[in-house]
Amino acid sequence: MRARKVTAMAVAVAVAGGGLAVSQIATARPTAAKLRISADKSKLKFNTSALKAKHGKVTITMSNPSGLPHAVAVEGKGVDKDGKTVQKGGTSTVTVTLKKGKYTFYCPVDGHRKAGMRGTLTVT
Ligand SMILES: [Cu+2]
Repeated sequence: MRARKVTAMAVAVAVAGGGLAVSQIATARPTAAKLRISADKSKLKFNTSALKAKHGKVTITMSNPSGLPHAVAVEGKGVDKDGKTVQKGGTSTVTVTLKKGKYTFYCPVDGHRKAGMRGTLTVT
């Protein structure tokens, strides 16, 4: 009896929690992309200007070995999401769900994108 009660409760919580947890399980993609990039040690650029991923959930993690604060962000096709800005030794992460197309990844710290801290993320 006790175990049955707990099970019923767990189901109720899962349902009450909304579609998020349920839909994440239902649409989990084995191809969820995890991309790693790095800020340059001294210049306003990343170690790459071109990234590729399969459509779906895409996570970009940027390490920051420089003395300047940096972050990673993704923009395009209605998506615009920034990772947190981190100091030297930190990592900034952004996770977005993307359709096929071209997006821009960039550093959202003032002036950095314009100075060259950006690249193209091609989603197929
Ligand atoms: Cu930056």
